[in-house]
Amino acid sequence: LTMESELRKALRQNEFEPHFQPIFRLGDGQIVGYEALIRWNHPQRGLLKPHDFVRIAEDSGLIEAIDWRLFEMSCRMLAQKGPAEQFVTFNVSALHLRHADFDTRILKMLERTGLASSRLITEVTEGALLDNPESVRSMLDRLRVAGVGAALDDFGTGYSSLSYLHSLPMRMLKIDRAFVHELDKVGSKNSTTVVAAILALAHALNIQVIAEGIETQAQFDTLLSMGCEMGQGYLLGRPAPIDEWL
Ligand code: G
Ligand code: G
Ligand code: MN
Ligand code: NA
Repeated sequence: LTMESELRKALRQNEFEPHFQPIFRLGDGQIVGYEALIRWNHPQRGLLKPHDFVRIAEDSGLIEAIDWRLFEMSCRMLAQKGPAEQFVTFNVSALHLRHADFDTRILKMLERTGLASSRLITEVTEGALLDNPESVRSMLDRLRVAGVGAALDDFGTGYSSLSYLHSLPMRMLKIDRAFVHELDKVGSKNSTTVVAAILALAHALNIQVIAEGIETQAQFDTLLSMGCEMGQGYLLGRPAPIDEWL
């Protein structure tokens, strides 16, 4: 079987599932939400990560169907099991944002799955926004009006972030794990300064901040003392099936 026909078969046989990585409020250690990350339960090769198949799924055009399946499963799972105050995020690529009906499709999905719109956050990267900033901005704005939030993912790794952050309807911003990783290194003064600047900017714009890739207690303590409100990472919880958390 070619990888492409394997992917088609996997879609038919429901072999994709979201793993949930918990997002914590740093102040009190409560789980406030989850990032849904795709996994492929391959019948022979076991659990596969995006790295193993997303590229081929993109090249074959199957990624959109796979993603929509994953989005819907994630929303349904949280609606059925999660406490009402917890949210779910998923990664939305440039491909999705090119469709003018992306927002209406999301809202229909929320209706089908019974998840309140306020409990969904789309994660978009700076790169995906560059494609067509005006149409993406108005799409995210329509979603915002309907209650769906957006988070700017991998923040700090892209380029023109500062110039348009204020014009985008972001509820959250995710500090890329590269910055978090530097925080407890010797001579980390510069990365501490960068993180402090990101926090100040986000808070001035009324945007909440999630730190990604927290792996050590020292990183956690530094972020908490700097006023970062949320975080995720291997120190706190790895991506796992929802049953692990709910
Ligand atoms: O655990 P991790 O290996 O899950 O994810 C690696 C990369 O794959 C991340 O950059 C993430 O954004 C991407 N990714 C995770 N889940 C999905 C998904 O459902 N769809 C797409 N297109 N990419 C995803
Ligand atoms: O691109 P995005 O930020 O969506 O990707 C999330 C990726 O980060 C996933 O592959 C997830 O498994 C991974 N991840 C989550 N927590 C940690 C962590 O503490 N350290 C590292 N190195 N990766 C992490
Ligand atoms: Mn992400
Ligand atoms: Na990220």
